[in-house]
Amino acid sequence: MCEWSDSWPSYYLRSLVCSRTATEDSQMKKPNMTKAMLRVVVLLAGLGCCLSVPIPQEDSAEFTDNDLRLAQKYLSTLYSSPANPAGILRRSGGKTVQAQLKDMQSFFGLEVTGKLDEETLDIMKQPRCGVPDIGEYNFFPRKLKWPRLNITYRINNYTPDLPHADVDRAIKKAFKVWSDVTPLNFTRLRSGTADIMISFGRKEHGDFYPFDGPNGLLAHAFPPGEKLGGDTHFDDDEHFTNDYKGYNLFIVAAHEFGHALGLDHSRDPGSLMYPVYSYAESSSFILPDDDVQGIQELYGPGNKDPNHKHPKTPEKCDPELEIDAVTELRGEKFIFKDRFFWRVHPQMTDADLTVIKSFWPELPSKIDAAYENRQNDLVYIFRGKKVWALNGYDIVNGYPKKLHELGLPKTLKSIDAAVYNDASGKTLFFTGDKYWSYDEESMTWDKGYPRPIEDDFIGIRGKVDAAYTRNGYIYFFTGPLQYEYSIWSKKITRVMKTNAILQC
Ligand SMILES: [Ca+2]
Ligand SMILES: [Ca+2]
Ligand SMILES: [Ca+2]
Ligand SMILES: [Zn+2]
Ligand SMILES: [Zn+2]
Repeated sequence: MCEWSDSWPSYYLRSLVCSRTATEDSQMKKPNMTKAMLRVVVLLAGLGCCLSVPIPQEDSAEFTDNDLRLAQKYLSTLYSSPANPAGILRRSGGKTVQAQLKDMQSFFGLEVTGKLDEETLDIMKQPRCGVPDIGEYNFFPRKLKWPRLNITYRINNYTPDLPHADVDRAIKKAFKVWSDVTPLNFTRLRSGTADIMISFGRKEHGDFYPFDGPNGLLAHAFPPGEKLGGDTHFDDDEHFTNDYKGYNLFIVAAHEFGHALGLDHSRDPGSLMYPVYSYAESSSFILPDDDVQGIQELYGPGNKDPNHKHPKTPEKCDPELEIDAVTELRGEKFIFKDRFFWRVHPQMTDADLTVIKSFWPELPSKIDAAYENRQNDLVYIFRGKKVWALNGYDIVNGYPKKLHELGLPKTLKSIDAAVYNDASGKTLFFTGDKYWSYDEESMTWDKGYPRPIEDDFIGIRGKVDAAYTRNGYIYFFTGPLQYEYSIWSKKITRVMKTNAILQC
C-alpha cells in the first residue's frame, strides 16, 4: 500500500509512515487507513516496540526503570533505522538493540560492549540534538546540499523565553557562522515560504518527530530539499537564552543550520556538529575547524571569512602536545588544553575530552593554571588577573577574585602554573622564571619571594606551563616535556613526554 515517490520530502515522511505501518497493516488487515489513523498507529507501534525490547545491561549494573526507558527511547529515536533510502524495510532484519548500543558506544568513543553501563547512560542523559547520529540512519546517506548559494529563511513563530529582537539576532548570527566560511548567502523573508522555515514547537508538532518535554532533545532540522527540507524546529519546552543559562539559542540554532545545509553529526567533541549540547559564548564564537572542513566540502570556501584561524580539537597523543594547566580533582586528573580538558580517572585507561564550558559554563574558555587544595577540597582556576574557586561543579561564592586580592603583586598580569604541596602545606605560584610560596595553614605569603625557579628546582628552566604533585613528586610541564622532580631528593628523577600524562 505504500507508494514510494522519489521526491523529497513526501518520500521522507512516507518512508517513515510506511516502514512503521507495514507490519501493522499485515497484522491488522486495514489497508485503507487515513493519514490521521496512520499517525496514531505510528505512535502506538513506536511505543509498543520501545517498551517491549529488553536492553542488554552490564552484569553488575542496576538501572532504574526510568533509566531503562530513557535508554530505549534514546536508541529507538537516534540509532534505529526505520527504512533505508531505497524505501526497503529493514526493521525485521534490522539492528538489534545490542547493535544499536554498540553503534552509539562507538560513535561516542566509549568501550563498545553492546551493554548498557553507567558511562553510556550518562551520555544518553545529556541534552542534545534530535537528529540521528549515524549517516546511514539519516535516511539519506548521500550528501545532500542546496543547489544554489542564495538561501532564504523565515522565522515562523517565537519562543516566549526571549524578546523577538533577541531571537532574530541569534538566528541571524547563527547563519553568519556558516556564510562566513562559504559562498552561501542567507536572506530573511517575512512572509511566504522560505527554504528554511524556522519554528518553535512542543511534543508532536506536525512532522512525526515529536519533541520530548524539557531537556533531552532540544531541536532538529531536515537536510536540504524541497518543502520540509532545511526546516528547523526548536523544542519550546526548553528554556532558550542568550547567555550560559538554560540553552543558548544561538548555539543550538548554529548547530541545526549545519544540518539544514547538509551536515551530519561529527564525532569530534570540539565541533559544533557534535550531537551533545555544550555552551559557548556567542560573542567570541569561532566555527571549529572540523565544521569548516565539513561545510566547505559541500559548498567550497567563501572570500569573507573574518577569522584567520578556526580552532582544532587537540589530539591527546600528539607527540608535540603542550598543556595549559593540570590539577587533581577528587582523585582524578584534569588536564587543560585550549577550550578543553581531559579527565583521567586512575582506574580508567581512556581519557575523556570535554569542553570546559560544558562543565563550568561560567569559567573562561581557556585557562592559565589550576591547583587543588586537598585540605579545603577546593580547586582554584586562574585566567589572567582572575581566580575562581570551585567546589565540584559549583563556583564558590565571592569568586572570581583578583590575583592581588590573594596577595600577589598588583602588577602581575597572569600566572603560568600553580601547585599545592600537601607535604609542606604550601602552594607555589609560577610566573616566567620566578615563583611565590604561600602557606595555606597560616594563610600568609612566605618571605623572600619571588625566587628564581631554577635556584630551588634544579633543572627546571624558564617558564612552567603546568604542574601537579603526587606521592612526593612535583611534575613540571614545559612544552612537550614533563619533568618528575623529587621533593625529598631535590632533583629531577625522570623526563617524559607531556602526552605521557594521557597514557600515550
Ligand atoms: Ca524548507
Ligand atoms: Ca526536549
Ligand atoms: Ca599554564
Ligand atoms: Zn544535530
Ligand atoms: Zn520537527
